[in-house]
Formats: sequence, C-alpha cells, structure tokens
Amino acid sequence: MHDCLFCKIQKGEIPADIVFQDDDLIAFRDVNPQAPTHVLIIPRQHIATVNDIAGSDETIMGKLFSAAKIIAAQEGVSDDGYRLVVNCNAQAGQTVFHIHMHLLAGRNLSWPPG
Ligand code: DGP
Repeated sequence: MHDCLFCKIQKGEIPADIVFQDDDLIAFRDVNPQAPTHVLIIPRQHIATVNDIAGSDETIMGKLFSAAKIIAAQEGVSDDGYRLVVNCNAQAGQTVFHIHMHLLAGRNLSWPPG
C-alpha cells in the first residue's frame, strides 16, 4: 500500500526503533509509548484490520504471537507479564490501518481497559 505508514516503516522508508524482524514481520517501538515497554508487531504484508484477515493469513497471524513471546523475553518482561492488544476499527481506537499487535509491559495494566 503506497500511503500506509506501517508499510513504509517495514520497507525502511520511515525510520523506526526496530526490536525484531524476520522475513514475515517486523516489530518496533511505539512512537507514543503507553507503558515502559510498548512495541508494535506487524506483518510485512498489508492487512488493514482483523476484519480483513483471510484464511491464508492464519500462519502469519500465529507468527505475531511467536514474535511477541520472543520480544517479551528480549525486553525482560516475560515473568512479570505483558499485554497483547489488537484494536479493530474506530470504536476500539485503531488509528493505523495496517494490522498491528501492541505489546505493553513494565507497569501494572488495569482491567478493564478504558
Ligand atoms: P492503534 O491505535 O491501535 O492503531 O495504534 C497505532 C499506534 O501506532 C499508536 O500507538 C501510535 C503508533 N504510531 C503512529 N505513528 C507512528 C510512527 O510513525 N512510528 C511509530 N513507531 N509508531 C507510530
């Protein structure tokens, strides 16, 4: 997608603080962190929202969770705990329409979320 911010980040056209990447996905620190650790994990492939996930995307969606586990260990938050969040569309607060998983950690995270 030409105008997609996260497509540009994954192609290296916009700088980001990358913490993990492989052939299928890339993870970088959120520009507006909501916790001491706040990483966004995205597939390289453009998928706009959870509503747009196809059956053929199941493998890459699973890889987002595997990457989250690796990044949590890298960040030293595996044992204390972390939260994985995927916002879908406006009422959930999605602002960037390239699917992404938030990994939040480093403070007590209240429940229910706001
Ligand atoms: P969401 O609200 O779920 O769509 O989350 C989008 C997140 O993307 C939000 O927490 C801020 C982050 N973000 C927006 N623009 C940039 C950017 O240019 N660089 C980085 N690293 N993060 C961004």
